Amino acid sequence: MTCFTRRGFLAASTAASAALLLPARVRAASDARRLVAATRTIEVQGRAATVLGLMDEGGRLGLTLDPGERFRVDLTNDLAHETIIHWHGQIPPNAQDGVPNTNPMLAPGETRAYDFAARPGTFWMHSHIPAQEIGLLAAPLIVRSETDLAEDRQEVVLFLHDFSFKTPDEVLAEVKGGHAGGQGGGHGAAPAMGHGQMQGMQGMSQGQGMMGGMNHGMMGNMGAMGAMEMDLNDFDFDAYLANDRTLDDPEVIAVERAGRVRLRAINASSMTAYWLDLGTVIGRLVATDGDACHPYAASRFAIAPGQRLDIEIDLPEDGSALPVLALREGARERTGIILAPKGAEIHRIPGLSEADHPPASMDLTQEAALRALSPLPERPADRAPMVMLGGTMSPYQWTIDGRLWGNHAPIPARSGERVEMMFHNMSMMAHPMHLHGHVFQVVGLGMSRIAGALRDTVQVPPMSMVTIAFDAGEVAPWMLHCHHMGHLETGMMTELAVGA
Ligand SMILES: [Cu+2]
Repeated sequence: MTCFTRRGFLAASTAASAALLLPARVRAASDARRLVAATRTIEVQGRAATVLGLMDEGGRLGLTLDPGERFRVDLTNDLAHETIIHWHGQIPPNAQDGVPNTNPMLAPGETRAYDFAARPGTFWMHSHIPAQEIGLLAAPLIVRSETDLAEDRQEVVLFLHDFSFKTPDEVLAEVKGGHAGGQGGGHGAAPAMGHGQMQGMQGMSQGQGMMGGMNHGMMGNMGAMGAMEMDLNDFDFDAYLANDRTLDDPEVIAVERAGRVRLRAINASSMTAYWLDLGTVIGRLVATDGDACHPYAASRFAIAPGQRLDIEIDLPEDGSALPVLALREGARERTGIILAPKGAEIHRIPGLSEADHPPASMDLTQEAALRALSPLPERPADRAPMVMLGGTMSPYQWTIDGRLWGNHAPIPARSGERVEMMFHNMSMMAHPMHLHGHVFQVVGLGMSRIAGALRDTVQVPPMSMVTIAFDAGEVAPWMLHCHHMGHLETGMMTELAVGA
């Protein structure tokens, strides 16, 4: 801090010398935020459930940093087992990325200090061990900007997670066993299927009707979907949580009548993609994975596991309550919160939609419409790896370039190089692909070139191609993986090996 007066200087230096006298442990505690990985109890559908969580010093789930504040956090593991927490979308030094390949695990009782420049925007943090993430060891990480403070709008966080009363290990065992029973789940190795077989498989047939303006020709890669069926939702969870609650007892958030809200939606679900649904209200998507995009107006927005969407909403002039729902893709389950001005009537919304048509499966329509506000500077690619995404439901195994984690071949790049990486999904499931330590731009969908959104996680639908561009960062192995926890658990991970 710069001090302009002698009096200020004296005050500051006195404080500094006082601090020097304190033992190191106490000084660190007073400077840094505290974050604790611990168990907690939530109530789901009237039943108590013990889940994991990441709490701040006030016992609240998650962290909110002030404008300009560094990510300076002392993380304590209060669990009975090891953990490692990843700061999803932030770009810390690799040694602080919170990943099991290069960072030591946190032992029970251990506290570790983290300190790096925080990127402003909507982020989250979670255990990088799939079973722990399924068990809700995840929380919002909001880094506010000066603009956020100056704007006349209320910020609302919507944190989505899928939930099972079974233990995470049981969930994974069922998913891997291939008889988990979800829509499209457990029907073999995803052979090509005729239209006749699509009946009863929720999602695609009705979904195409709902997509309205979708132009299959433009997408280039979606044509094949007419003749095949994708695998959706390979596990049926017991509940879908919005801020830890379900629609039978949703969070009701007090808002200003006809005011403006910035919704910070985070899909922390282990295996579930959603459509955010504003009913008849048109919202404006203004940021993807923490980075600004040109406003994209719609009443429904697709959000895959790991992704975040910031949506500006002008609340109804008539002062009525606005439910913000998250519809499970290709299914009838839904969750959500209610934005309610004072005096608004609040109607009960069933957790199962009565609509005849479940919402479509997520495709590339929305991605094709998004444009980054500050795109990457144009430059030719120094290298353009093709990354093949593969796998089958039975055996339940998911691969990158035909290999499982542990037997993977790292994808090489040199620091500073422009890399254009094409994900080519040869499987019948969608894969939300997440690259650590980098922000990338979506620059290609099928064979079409776009100046798309900035992201850290991109959904790659079945049998499609998505190309991302980024400048390779710190010299280190950076994890590159699918954010579907069942896929990650069974091997769908590799490394971007950035060399000097
Ligand atoms: Cu996947």
